[in-house]
Amino acid sequence: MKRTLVTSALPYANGPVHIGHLAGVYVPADIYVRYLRLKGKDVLFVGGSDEHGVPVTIRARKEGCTPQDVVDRYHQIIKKSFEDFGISFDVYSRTTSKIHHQFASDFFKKLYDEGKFVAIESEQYYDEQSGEFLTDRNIRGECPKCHAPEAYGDQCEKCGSTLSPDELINPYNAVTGNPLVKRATKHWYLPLDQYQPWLEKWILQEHKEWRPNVYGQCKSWLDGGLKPRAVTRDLNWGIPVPIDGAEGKVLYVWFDAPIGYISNTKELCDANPEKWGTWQQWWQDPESRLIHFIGKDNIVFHCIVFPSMLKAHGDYILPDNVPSNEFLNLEGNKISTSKNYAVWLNEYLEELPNRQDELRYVLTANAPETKDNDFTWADFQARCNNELVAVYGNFVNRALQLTKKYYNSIVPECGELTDTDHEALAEFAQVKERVEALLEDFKFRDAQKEAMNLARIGNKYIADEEPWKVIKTDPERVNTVIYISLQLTANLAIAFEPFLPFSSARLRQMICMDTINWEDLGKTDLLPAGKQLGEPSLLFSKIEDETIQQQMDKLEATLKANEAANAKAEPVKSTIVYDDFQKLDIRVGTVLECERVPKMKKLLKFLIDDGLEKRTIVSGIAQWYEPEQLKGKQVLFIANLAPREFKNGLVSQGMILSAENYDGTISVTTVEHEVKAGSQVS
Ligand code: B3M
Ligand code: ZN
Repeated sequence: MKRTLVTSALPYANGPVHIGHLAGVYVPADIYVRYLRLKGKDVLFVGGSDEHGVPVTIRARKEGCTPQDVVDRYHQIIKKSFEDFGISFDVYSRTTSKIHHQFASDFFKKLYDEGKFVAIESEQYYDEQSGEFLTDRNIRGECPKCHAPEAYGDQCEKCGSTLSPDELINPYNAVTGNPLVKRATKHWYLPLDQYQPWLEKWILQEHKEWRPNVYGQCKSWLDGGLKPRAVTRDLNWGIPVPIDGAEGKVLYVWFDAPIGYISNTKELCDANPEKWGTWQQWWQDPESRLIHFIGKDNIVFHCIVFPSMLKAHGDYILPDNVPSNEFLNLEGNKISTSKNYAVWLNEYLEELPNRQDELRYVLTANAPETKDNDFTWADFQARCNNELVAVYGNFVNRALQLTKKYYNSIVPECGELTDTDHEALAEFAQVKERVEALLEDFKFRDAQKEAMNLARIGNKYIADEEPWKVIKTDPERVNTVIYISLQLTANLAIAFEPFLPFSSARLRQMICMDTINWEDLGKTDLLPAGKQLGEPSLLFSKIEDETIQQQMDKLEATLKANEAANAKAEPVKSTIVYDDFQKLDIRVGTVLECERVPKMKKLLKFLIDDGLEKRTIVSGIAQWYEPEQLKGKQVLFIANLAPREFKNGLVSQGMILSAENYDGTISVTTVEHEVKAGSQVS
């Protein structure tokens, strides 16, 4: 094959990107591409934002702005996050670009003209008041299975059932709340059933090497029997359907988005044909290999729908492999954009500046390649401190600091090799082949482990040889130990480049290694004797407990806030008669003084003017108020509650009333306008 075209799923521009995106799609794609580039291969890495579709319109309505505003904002944020994390796209464009609209429109038109679609009229839900047809996600109603009141037209989040809008009881418009009626509408469908025999042969027989999760999902779709899929929608955001009689209709987002891979390639090639050649070379020449990196919810679109579109068109190559990952969870919970439960890449970099490689490392070490996996901050800290700092960073630092100390940072001559030298060299000679085989097989986790193994070999070697001791007895020997350690260091800079590009670049600068090349991996003369090296500095620094605690607290706070947002009011207590209520003497008191109680963290001590005299009331609300905030306030209190004594002898004469919010926070009840102290509440 002459060239490799690598795509990574186009994220919806309806929110920032989080660690799940990075782990599932972008880091593995970037590792692969960097590796191919290091090998000197012809490779093009395409990305971009997916800017159409219902999620964007939902966000716009929520924020009270236009869909264009939403995508303009998030496209920039997402693009910047990818740049910040070193995701090395050759092109990162957007599906609202002119080139893309034209390209996708032409693609549809060709298939339409050639009769590749079937037109079907069906009854769809329509909101007569807002005058619009609704997509599944915008319809809500009672779940037919568990009777949750707010299930979506495609799924009930309560019981997890997959639904169709027709199954919902009393469906309504999720945004306006209006009831819905059925109305006839015409759409164009790609008859996937006609492609079934071809897909079965192409995937099930000819691509048995695909990852089991990908192959398995395809098989189950195929076993279930494919049905025609609508490629148009009634929506006012997207690419207009380019035929007469289709006013108010746009291309389905999953029809136009994958075409974005092609139009983005075209944008790049048209802008610089000398460097990139033509887009047709990448997409239509059988000498090109196409690889799609995606998450598991995108498998059917990339393995079944998009290939059928390409096949229907006729001029295109098909994907060679679709390495899809499973999902990454966060501290045991599902990552959720709508619930704001995630580690957002832009926030991560603000809170842990310059620690891109640390996150890349941990996400790859824990990549959800074969099953869903969990990201925890404790594991993040442990891997950073015990592996990056203690193994890789430590070895490199020892090698470079000793070179500086003994040789003024000039590479020493290598003397005669001992058995232990041979052993270490033999072990590391195999690393290249191993990493390479794993990368070619899209096993990024294991590949990174092998690279780290190289650092382990180095770390063990230098610890066993103890050059800082031997220097006193046999300085000649130290020449050799340092020489070998430096060669290992140079090898690490190469081996880690695809995985940890930032630290690899820093390391290369320290050892004055201007160019790197994958084929050099395994060589023992990368830094020749006599070469002057640069100034060493630490590659990685420890992650402190405090940093980790802050991140965990932040997630905990989000969970609590979500819980509060979803909480329902407590059921009403059993009925009482008016006389029961009359027994309570609730009054307004003016807070004369308020102070904390020594050694009792939760308590505030009040001196209250109750209209007759001054009384002391103790209340467990110190967590929520500074004493000064309450001084002078008028509060409600129960005046005839039997006095209560606290452990330290303090006696409370009554009880101040306050409301407990769903999230457990406390708000003291006050009166709406000032009244005389002692006024009774009834
Ligand atoms: N935007 C879905 C997603 O972000 C979709 C991918 C498009 S790839 C052509 O999961
Ligand atoms: Zn349900």
